[in-house]
Amino acid sequence: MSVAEPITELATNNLEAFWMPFTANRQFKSQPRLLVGAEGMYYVSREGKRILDGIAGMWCVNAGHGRRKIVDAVRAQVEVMDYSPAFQMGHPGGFELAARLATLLPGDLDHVFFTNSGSESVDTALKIAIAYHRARGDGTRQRLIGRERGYHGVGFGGISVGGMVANRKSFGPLLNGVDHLRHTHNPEKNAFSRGQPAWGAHLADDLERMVALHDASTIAAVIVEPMAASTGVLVPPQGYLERLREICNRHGILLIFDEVITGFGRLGASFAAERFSIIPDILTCAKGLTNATVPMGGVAVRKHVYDAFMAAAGDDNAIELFHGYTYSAHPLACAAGLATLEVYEEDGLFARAADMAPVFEEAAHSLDDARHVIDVRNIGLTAAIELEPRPDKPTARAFDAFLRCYDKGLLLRCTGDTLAVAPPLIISQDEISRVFEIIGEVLHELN
Ligand code: PXG
Repeated sequence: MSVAEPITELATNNLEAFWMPFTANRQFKSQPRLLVGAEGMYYVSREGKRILDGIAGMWCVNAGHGRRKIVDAVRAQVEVMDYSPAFQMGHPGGFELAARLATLLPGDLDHVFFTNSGSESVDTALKIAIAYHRARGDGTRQRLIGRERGYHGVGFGGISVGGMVANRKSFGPLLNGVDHLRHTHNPEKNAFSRGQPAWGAHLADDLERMVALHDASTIAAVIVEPMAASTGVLVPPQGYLERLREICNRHGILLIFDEVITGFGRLGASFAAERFSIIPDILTCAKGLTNATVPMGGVAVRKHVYDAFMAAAGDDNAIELFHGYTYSAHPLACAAGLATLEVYEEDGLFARAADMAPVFEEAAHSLDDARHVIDVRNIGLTAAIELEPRPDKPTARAFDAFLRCYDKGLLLRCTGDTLAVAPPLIISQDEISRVFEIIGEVLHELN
C-alpha cells in the first residue's frame, strides 16, 4: 500500500497493538467493527456495508461526513504551511477563527483559548477559573464544584469535577477541594419528558448548600454540561440553569458551561447558552468546532475574565497565563474550523436542527411503549432511550442493542442501559424514521 492512499485494509492483520479507548478490547478484537469510509449521513464498513450514522460519529460530525468545503480547506492549508509554533508566534488562521467564534458566541464571550480536545478544554477552563480569582487578589477561591453524572473528559481536572464513578474509581485521590451538586435526573417525576422537564429547578439550590458548607470565599467555579450527554441525555429542568446563574452571581462564583456536545447546533441553536439565554463566564467546546475533521477544542471567556489577566500581569512583556499546548490553534485545525463555521452558516444548520427537532421528538417518543423501554427523553436533535436493565447484568441489554443496531446498519452509542441518538444536523425526515424503526425492531427482538 502506498502512503498516499487512504487506509482501508489491515495489512498487518494485527489488532493487538492498538489499546483502544473506552472499549471492551477483548470483545472488539474478537468481532471487530471497522469503518473505512464516510459520506453525508453514512459510514461504510470494511465489509462494504452502509451504516446510517445516528450519533454524528461521536456527537461531533454535526455537518455530516466528507463536507467538500472542509476537506478542501484542510488540503489547501497543509500544502502551504503544515505547522506554526503556538507560543510567542502566530498565524492568521488562529486569529480569524477566534474572531469568528466570538461573533457566533452569545454575550461578551469574546476571547478564545485553543486546545486539541474537550478534555483539554475542561482542564484549561478549570485552571483559568482558579487563576482568574488569584489575578484579582482573591486567591482563596480554589474549590471547584461539579455535578453527579457529569462528564468533563478524562484529564485529572475533568474526572475530579466529573461524576461518572467508573471514570474516577481507578485513579487515586484526584484534585483536592472538589464537591458535587446532585444530578437532575428523576424518572419518577420526569419519565417520558419532551424537552425540558417541569420538575427539578430547585436542585440548583444545592449550590447554596455548598456555599453554606465551604463558604463562598473558597469557591472558584461551578462546571456543568447544560445538557448532560454522556450519562444518558439529562435535559436541564425548566428554570434550573437560570437558578444556577443567579446563585453564582450572588456569590461571585464563575459559571462554566461545558458545551463540548451542546455547542454547534445540537440543541437547535449555536450553543446551549444561546438557546437558554444564559451567559456563562467560561464556555468549553470541541467536537463540532471542526466537524471533527481535525482535533480541536476551545475555551471562550467573557471580557471581564480576559481583562483580569491582562490587568494583573504587569508590563507588556509578561506572559499572562502559563498554559498552552504545542498544537493550540494548529493551522490545519483552524482551516477546518473556519470552513466548518461557513458550512454551518451557509446551510443554516442550527436553524435546521431546530426545525427538525419536533419531527425527531415524535419519532423518538414512538418508542415510549416499546419493549424494555422505561424512559425516552429528548431535546434538539438528541434523544435517549432508557432500557430496563437485565436482572444482575446492568448495561448488558443496551450493549446488545447497540451491537444489533450496528448489524442492521445503524450506529448509535450506549451508556449504562441507555441508547443515545444524536445524528448529524443534516438528517432527513426519512432517515429519522429509519433510525427509530431500526431501534424499534431491535428492541422487539432483544431479550
Ligand atoms: N466534556 C464533555 C461535555 C464531553 O461530552 C468531553 C468533555 C471530552 O472531550 P474529548 O474530546 O477529550 O473526548 C466530552 C466528550 C459518549 C461520548 O458517547 C461522549 C464524549 C466522548 C466520547 C463519547 O457519551 N464526550
